[in-house]
Amino acid sequence: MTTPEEKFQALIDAEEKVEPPDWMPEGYRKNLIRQIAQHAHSEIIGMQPEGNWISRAPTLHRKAILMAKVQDEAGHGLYLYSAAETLGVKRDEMQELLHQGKHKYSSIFNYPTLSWADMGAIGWLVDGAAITNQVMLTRCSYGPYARAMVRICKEESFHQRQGYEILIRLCQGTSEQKEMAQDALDRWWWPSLMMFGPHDSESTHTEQSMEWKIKRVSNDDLRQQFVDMTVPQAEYLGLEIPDPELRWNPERGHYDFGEIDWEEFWRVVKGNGPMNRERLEHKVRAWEEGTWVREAAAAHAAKKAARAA
Ligand code: BYC
Repeated sequence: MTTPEEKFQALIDAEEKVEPPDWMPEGYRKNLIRQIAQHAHSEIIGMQPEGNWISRAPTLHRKAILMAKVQDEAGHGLYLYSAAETLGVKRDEMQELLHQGKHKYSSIFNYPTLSWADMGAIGWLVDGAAITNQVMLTRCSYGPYARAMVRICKEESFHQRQGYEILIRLCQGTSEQKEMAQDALDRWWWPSLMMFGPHDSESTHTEQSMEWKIKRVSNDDLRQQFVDMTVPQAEYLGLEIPDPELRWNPERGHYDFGEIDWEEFWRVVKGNGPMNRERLEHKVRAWEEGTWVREAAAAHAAKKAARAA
């Protein structure tokens, strides 16, 4: 006699997608809500560091591109909140938990954007790290999350290219511009590596998430993929990665690299990074100021329903 859990695992092992009406273990549902909500919050909070530079973009052309990118991030947040809602959680509940500091979002967005070169570094490194992680999520066992990721990945690869192109232009410019690019790489390199989460040996969720095929590749393996992909790109720019231990290892066929400052990682994750407070305050303010929009939309929907009845 097979249990519902065994049947579920067999479905996963057969590479079938889990869809909202299907039976699923409570742990699977909770783990997905946790990850998808965290992902959605990251997209929305992630609008702030770049939004900060829209009014200061160096040209109208750059401004139009940056605005489009930031709007894309809002769109990603919306697809992801919708995907999470199919698991029975309400969007308002997720907002509430984020505002109370009970839901996480990616550590990377708690660092400040100090120069225009940071727009290049975010596109190149942050979107680059996000794509590395998200390509595997297009094969996630939960259908609505996997499908949302397909479109998100297409848009993220445009984001990555636009960031890299900003840095190419800066690196081919004056010595001050090249220094700005190097300074941005110095500040964003290590936080980008932290995006992949703790070492596999320290990761709470990886083992179970991989068994359920929510994740397909572990944190450390994805981080290695990202380093291997990014080092030649830095070389092409003529920039130096701020890691004295970085070197090609011909035996492994990968780059070796130094240890992340895990104390810094956990400090930021626990809410004490350079910009945590400001990011959350801004988010709560935007939510409060947008109350009238939600009320107007609800009133419109209620009127329409009353007229149809
Ligand atoms: N930051 O067991 P682990 C974007 C937490 S935005 C904060 O390995 P898991 C963009 C983790 O939640 C897209 N917390 O977790 C937007 C867990 O704590 P809880 C960003 C982190 O889930 C604007 C604990 O540490 N991408 O692209 O197996 C502009 C133990 O970790 C972090 C995503 O959100 C972190 N970096 O693996 C530009 C991807 N790392 O929840 C770009 C979706 C770990 O038990 N998320 N923690 O309290 C994932 O793929 C996975 O959740 C992770 C972590 C790989 C991040």
